[in-house]
Amino acid sequence: MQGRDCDDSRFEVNPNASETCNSRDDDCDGETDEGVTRPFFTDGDLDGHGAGRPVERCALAPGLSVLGNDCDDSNPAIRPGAFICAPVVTAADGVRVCQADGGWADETCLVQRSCVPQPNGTGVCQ
Ligand SMILES: [Ca+2]
Ligand SMILES: [Ca+2]
Ligand SMILES: [Ca+2]
Repeated sequence: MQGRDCDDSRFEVNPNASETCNSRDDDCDGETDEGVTRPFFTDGDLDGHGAGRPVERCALAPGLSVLGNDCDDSNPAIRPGAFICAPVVTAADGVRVCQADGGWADETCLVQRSCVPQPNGTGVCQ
């Protein structure tokens, strides 16, 4: 039968140890790294903004972000503050602006300006 010490080969692993972020069960409670990870978001296009459901990791790493607000995680040019041309919603040309919360907001170019799609997928009012 296994004793209370779940890993007798490691001095630092025992029921009185505190859990540290190392992919091991330091305190022998059957759970690995519980309480010491943080949620991060997958950043597929590496623009510093992630998307989707958070994943639990020990630390920030390439391909992860603390922000979960990328409106399009497949295009690094599209992130909060960027906008794309959108179907006309009023008399002026419509644009769709990526918001700080990762959602889109419908706005318009100023009167007499048109939204011109750019090669990187964003739009410019001119
Ligand atoms: Ca651990
Ligand atoms: Ca991204
Ligand atoms: Ca993006």
